[in-house]
Parts: sequence; C-alpha cells; structure tokens
Amino acid sequence: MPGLAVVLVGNRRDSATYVRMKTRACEEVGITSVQHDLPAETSQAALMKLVAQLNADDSVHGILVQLPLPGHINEHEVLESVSVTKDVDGLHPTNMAFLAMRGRDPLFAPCTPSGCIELLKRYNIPIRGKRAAVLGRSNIVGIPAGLLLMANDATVTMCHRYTPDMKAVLQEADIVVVAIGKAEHVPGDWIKPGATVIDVGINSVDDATAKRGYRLVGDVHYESASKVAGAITPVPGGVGPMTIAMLLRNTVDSAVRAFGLKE
Ligand code: L37
Repeated sequence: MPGLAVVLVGNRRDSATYVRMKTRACEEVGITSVQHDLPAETSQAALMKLVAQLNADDSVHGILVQLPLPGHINEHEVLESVSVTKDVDGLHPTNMAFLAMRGRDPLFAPCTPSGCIELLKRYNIPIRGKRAAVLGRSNIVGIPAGLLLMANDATVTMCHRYTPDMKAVLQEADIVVVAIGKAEHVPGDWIKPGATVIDVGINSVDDATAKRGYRLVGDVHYESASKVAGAITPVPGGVGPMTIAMLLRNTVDSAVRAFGLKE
C-alpha cells in the first residue's frame, strides 16, 4: 500500500479542512494515510523529530507538512528536513531547484501548480507558444506555476504587487493563473477575450444569506470574468480538488519508486 503522512501544526480552520479532505481522498483510493496533529505551540525540535521519524519509516512514501506553519516555526528548515524522495508536496529546495532547471526533472512538482497544468492538458488547452501571466509569486503556487508553464513552452510574465499596469499584461495573456489571496480582485475587463483563467484563490467572505454565514470566492470576479474567458475554473470545485488529486498522484508515484516497480 502507498502510505502518506500528513502533519498539521496548530488549529487553523482552513488547514484542518484541507487536511481532512486529503486523508479522506486517500481512503477513497486505497492509500494508507496517517495524520499527525500537533498543538500550535509545538517546538521546532519536536516537529523536526517527527519528520525524521517519518523519513525513516518504510511504510511512509509521502510526507506532507501542511503550510502555513505557526510563526515561531522555521518553515525553511522544516521543508528542507523532509526526505527529497518523500517530498510529495514538491517544496524541498532540491525539488524546487530541479523544477527551475532545464534538462532536469524534480522527483515531485508542487501539487497546486501541477493541478493547474493538468487542468489545461485535460481540457486540451494548448500551452506551447502561448502567452501566460501568473499573478502572485509565492513559493507554493506562483513561482512553481510560472516554472511549469515555462517548461511547457509558454512565454510567462510573472506579476506581483509592484507590476506596473497589470491590466495591460493580462490583455496579452492567453492563460492567466491567479494566486494572490485577494477576494474577487481581478475583474472581467482585465481578461483577454477567449483566454483561459485559472483561479487558485480561496477566500471566505461574510454572507448573511449563506448557511454557514460566509461563502467562498476566488481571486477572480467570476461573474464578469466568465463572460469574457474561453474557459475558467470555479471556486470552490476548481483548483482545490486538483491539488488533492495531484497529492494522491505524487504519493502513488513515490510508492512505485520505493517498491522498485516500473511506472
Ligand atoms: N499540498 N496543499 C499542500 N500543501 C500545503 O502545505 N497549504 C498546502 C496545501 N494547500 C491546500 O491544501 N490547499 C487546498 C485548498 C483547497 C482544497 C484543497 C486543498 C479544496 O479542495 N477546496 C474545496 C473547498 C473546500 C472548502 O469547502 O473549504 C474546493 O472545492 O476548492
């Protein structure tokens, strides 16, 4: 059986939801998953010790430390301590470096940007020779999304808070990946007609008419953008579930490698 270890530190509601969805998805497909819930005040040393134990455990093929970690934890040190061969989140600096190099392949690519690329491929949306814009430059989404698009032969513009005239950049972009964490920030009139819009954002906004008192929206203003775009991902039900699917794929790939099986 492929095995995944999920480490959750603290009690952020969103992280707890995502981790629960991941362990449930593992059960559905027959991956053994073990969840380690640690209190928010867990020390760096205790977390590092758990990761070391999981690195040494042959029944564990993938280790996922759910981000963000509490402020007192050194995230870089934790990500670097995960074995490169079990780094199913693709966030170890060695895997990130291979992702950035031509002619080298990481053992694992990060789940959310891989899910974006997988969506484009499954919907037969061409990437090669197209212009792509990535909004946001985080280590977990924006940067690897830009690298993956480039590796798939797109011409990529990375946009962030200091980009002058973001709208002008988007007017040229056939593919737009938005991961900035601001509710409904990108209006439809920024989008080039017919472009493909991948909305990575998941923001909760207060809504008195909703059952839970809030609703989830993306970083893109869906109603206006969906009238202009050729294709657009919804929130929820878009990139989020793909993130989980890619995690399952990475975990199975890792187990196949560990067992010495042919891919
Ligand atoms: N692999 N993913 C990995 N590692 C991390 O460190 N932070 C993080 C991470 N992010 C993550 O788990 N994201 C995520 C986000 C949304 C979903 C799944 C994973 C998801 O399925 N969202 C649902 C809605 C869930 C809800 O109701 O809140 C969706 O349909 O988008």
